[in-house]
Amino acid sequence: MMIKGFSIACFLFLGLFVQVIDSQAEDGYDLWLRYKLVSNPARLAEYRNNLKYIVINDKSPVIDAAIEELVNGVKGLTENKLEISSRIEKGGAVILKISKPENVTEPRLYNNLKMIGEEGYIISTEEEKKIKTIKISATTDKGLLYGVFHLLRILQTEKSIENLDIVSCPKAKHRLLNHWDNLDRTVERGYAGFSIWDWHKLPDYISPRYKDYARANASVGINGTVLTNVNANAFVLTPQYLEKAAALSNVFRPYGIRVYLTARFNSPMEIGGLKTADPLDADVQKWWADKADEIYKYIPDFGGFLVKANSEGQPGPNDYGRTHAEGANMLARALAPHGGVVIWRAFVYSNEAPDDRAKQANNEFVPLDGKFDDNVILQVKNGAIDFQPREPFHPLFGAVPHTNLMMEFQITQEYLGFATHLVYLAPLYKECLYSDTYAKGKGSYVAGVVDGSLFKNEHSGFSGVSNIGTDRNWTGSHFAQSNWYAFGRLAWDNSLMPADIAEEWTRMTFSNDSNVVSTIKEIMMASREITVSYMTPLGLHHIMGSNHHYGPGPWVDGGRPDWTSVNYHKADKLGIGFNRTETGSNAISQYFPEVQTMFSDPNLCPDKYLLWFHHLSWDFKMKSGNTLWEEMCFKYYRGADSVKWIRNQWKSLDGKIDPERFADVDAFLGIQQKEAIWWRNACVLYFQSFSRRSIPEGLEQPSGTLMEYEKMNFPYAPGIKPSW
Ligand code: GCV
Repeated sequence: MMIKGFSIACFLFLGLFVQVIDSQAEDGYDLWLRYKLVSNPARLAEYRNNLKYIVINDKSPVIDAAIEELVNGVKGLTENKLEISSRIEKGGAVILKISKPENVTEPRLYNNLKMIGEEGYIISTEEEKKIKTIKISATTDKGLLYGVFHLLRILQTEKSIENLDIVSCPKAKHRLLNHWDNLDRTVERGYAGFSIWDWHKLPDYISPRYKDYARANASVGINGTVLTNVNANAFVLTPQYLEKAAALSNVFRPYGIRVYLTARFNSPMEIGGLKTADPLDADVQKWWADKADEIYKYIPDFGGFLVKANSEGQPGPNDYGRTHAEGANMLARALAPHGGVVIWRAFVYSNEAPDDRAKQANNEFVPLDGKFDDNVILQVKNGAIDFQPREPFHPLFGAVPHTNLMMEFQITQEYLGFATHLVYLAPLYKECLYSDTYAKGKGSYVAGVVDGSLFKNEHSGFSGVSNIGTDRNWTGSHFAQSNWYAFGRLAWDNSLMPADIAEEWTRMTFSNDSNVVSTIKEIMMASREITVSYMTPLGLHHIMGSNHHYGPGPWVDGGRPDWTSVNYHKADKLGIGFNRTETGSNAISQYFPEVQTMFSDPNLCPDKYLLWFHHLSWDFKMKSGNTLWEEMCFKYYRGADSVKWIRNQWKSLDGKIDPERFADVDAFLGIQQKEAIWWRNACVLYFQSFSRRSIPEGLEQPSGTLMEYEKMNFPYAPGIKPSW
């Protein structure tokens, strides 16, 4: 009896110990690559049976990385230890095979291999020598790596591997993260600590994080990273820093990731000693050509330059009376012999602000359509102002058919409550991607413009402004990881549905328990709309706190009008909203006629864009029957209330999520709840000072006064642009 009692006690103690260790491990560092033992016993048995060894006859650093991932993943998920073999011996083989279409006779495989290009893969269940196997085929080692990550995703989400028949390839060529990281390790608009690039210790110290960063990116198909801020520092192009960037690129290469750098346009002056940076000057051209040669000696697969020029104080070709095309082409010609590209940002607006900022990119770039070299790509933000919680799609999409275009999404939550607000961004990305530009008639989606399929552009792609930093969980909060993940998944395949991505991520990151999955998925899918409601409902925009963009600031006024809130909401005692129709700034004319028709009549314009395009009376009758003022109040209140709902939903998962992450998320939701009420109260009180109408019956009066809200001051909010 005593022995039995003792063993039970030991067992319980051990169980407890294992649980403690387990919960300690859940600090978010492993992201969605946790590789925990499969929870469903039937699946576990199926996996154990089918995954016993790897058959491979090719060799490369990328293949080594793929094998290492597969071995570690399968070990964690099933406890099987995969052996490596050069031939099929028995059941349970996972075959990794590079096949070129020209060497294949079987028609289906031939067609699939031709279709998947250099990065795609095929995963199939096959009979080889009468033995059932799982085969990953690709035309390159990179394709195999992506295929391995897909297989691991299947296992992590506990789907069957009995009859696999998957063909996948990326729709867009360039799939990049843009880090806004400075050389002093501050991160502009970064809410996850400092930059992960420890420049000072590079190239001698290689943090293990760099490899894990590369694994995470490769797992979602990201194939490039711009290491430095678009508000650029020329110093990164000096040998001292190129050596450091080269060390990072050596870590990333086995994961199919190319390094890019931001090029400050006047680098020839700042680090080259020239008197000018005029793109038509022969010495300047030679300086950049020599610089490109030098960079490729350090980084043979260097991706190219990302450039912010003549925008927000950055130097550019306009300083010399030259166009953006002349500036971009000069850099492109320096990179062309090496196969690099210039990614030129369309986020350009005048320092003097003579016109509606929403119009300026089209004014600047439409006349230049067709004038850019083949290796130039114009990178366009999803909306024409600046990463707002909601914007209509940028009118440049569809308007420059002879120019390579790339999408720029923001993953970091500059205007979305920073990392503490739970806002799942896939619905925002998807809303933009599946907006119809009508450039070539109905069905000319933004997605087709940026994946190159609509205008058959050679270069196309996605950039995501990174939310990664030194925080242990990488992104400043557990849920912010989902935006990194979703960005990569949509950059690979923009036809994926946000709900499916949310489910996949939840299963991999938290649990396969059906209640956990459905609750988290529901929260995530509702979160963006909720945030829009308590921040900027009905098409309001750019009413955040000044400079840091933290919290509400509808009262922000003074200085450059296009940096103030009052310029964007234009509230007065008669009404509210920015008139962008014919009678206003006429930004609406930059869209194709079908889109203009949809947006120009306030009675037809979707509510979500109403005040983006129209200045309307406070008593304007909404589709719901409410007045505009009432509708606005209802949105703010419903938005703030819904955060309480999110928090309660989360609380219902207590005990089903590891305690550490459960508590972190709960605390952050507490912050979000408080700040949503702050947003609601401040905005309703502020707009009420114009509308002079009472808050609809049944809604509680805001606590605090407008003056108290206006006085709140945050000089040390994170992520501020240093030069502001
Ligand atoms: C990198 C906005 C942000 C800036 C950012 C800029 C850009 O203005 O507030 O921090 O600068 O966009 O995208 O260049």
